[in-house]
Amino acid sequence: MRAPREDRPTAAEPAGAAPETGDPSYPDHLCGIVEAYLGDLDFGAAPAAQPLVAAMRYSLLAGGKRIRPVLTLSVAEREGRSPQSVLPFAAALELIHTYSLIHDDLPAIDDDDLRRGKPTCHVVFGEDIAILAGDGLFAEAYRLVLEEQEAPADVIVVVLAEIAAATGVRGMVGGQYMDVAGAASDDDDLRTLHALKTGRLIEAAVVGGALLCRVSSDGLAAYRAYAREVGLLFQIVDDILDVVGEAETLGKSAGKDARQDKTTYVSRFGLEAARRLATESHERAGRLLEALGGHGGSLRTVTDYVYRRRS
Ligand code: GRG
Repeated sequence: MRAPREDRPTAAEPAGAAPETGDPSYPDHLCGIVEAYLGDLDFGAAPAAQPLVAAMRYSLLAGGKRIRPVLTLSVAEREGRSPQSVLPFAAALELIHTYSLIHDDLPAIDDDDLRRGKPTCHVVFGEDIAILAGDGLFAEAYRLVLEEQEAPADVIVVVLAEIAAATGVRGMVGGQYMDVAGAASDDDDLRTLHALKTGRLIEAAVVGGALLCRVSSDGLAAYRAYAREVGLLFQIVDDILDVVGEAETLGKSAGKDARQDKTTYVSRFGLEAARRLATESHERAGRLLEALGGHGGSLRTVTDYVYRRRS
C-alpha cells in the first residue's frame, strides 16, 4: 500500500524538501478500485501451478502506489467515463509494472532483497519461480486486455500496440538495457534512458486510457505530451528519494544508485539542482494539463502527488 499518512508530505515542495508531516492528497477512490480489481483477479492456473500464482499474487498485492493504473482511471474520469470502463487495461499495466520490478530485483539485474516493504519475490520463492512469476504477469496482462477490456477490436489492437511499444526494446526493456550496460554517458542519454525505462509505461497508462475513451488525435497528442512530462518528473523525484529517503518509508533499499555508481539526476546535477529540475518539470506538467482544458481533476492530484511523494 502507499506510505502511511504520517510519511506523506504536504507542502508544495519536491520530495525530500517537504516537512515530514501531513498528507498530500491522492485519488484514493481510484486506488481502491484498482486494489479491489487486482485482488479479485483469477489467473485460472491448474492446481499444480498454484504456487506460481502465489508468487505472482505475493508481488502484485504487496502494496505499491498504483500510479500507472490510477493515471488511466483519472483520464477516464476526466473524459466523463466510468473508471471501471478502463479497469482491465489499467490493471494490465500494474501487472506489467510488477513483472518489471520482480525481474529488476533479481540477482542478475539489480540484486535487491526489499520491495514494497517486503522481501523480494526471488528471496521468498527462489529465482526460478520469480522469473516465471514475472513472465506470467506479463502474459496475463495481454490476456486481460484481450479478454476483459471492452472496446471495439480496432481500438484494442491500437491499445495493445501501445503496450508493446512501451514495454519492448523501444521502451522499458530498452531503457533497462541502457541502465544495466551503463550506457548513459551524457545528459541526452540520461533523459533517453529514463524516458524508456520508466517514462514509457507511464505514457502508455495515460495514452491507453485516452485511446479507450476515443479521444481525438489532437487530444491524444496533448495527453502524450503531458504524460511524458509526468514520466520525467517521476524519475527525477525517484532519483532524489534514493538519496534523501529511507528504506522504511520507500519500501525498497535506499542509496542504491550511488552504491551502484548509477548516473542519475542527482549524481549528474547535484541534489539542489535536481530539486530545481523537479520543480520545473512539475510546473511544465501543470501547464500541459491546463492545455488539455477543463479542470485537472484526479490527474492534477496525481501530478502533485508524484512531485511531493516520499515513497
Ligand atoms: C527481462 C531482466 C528483464 C527486465 C525487464 C526489469 C525491466 C525490464 C525493466 C525495469 C523497469 C524498472 C524496474 C523501472 C524502475 C521504475 C521505478 C522507478 C519503479 C518504482 O515504481 P513505483 O515507485 O513503485 O511506482 P510502486 O512499488 O509504488 O509500484
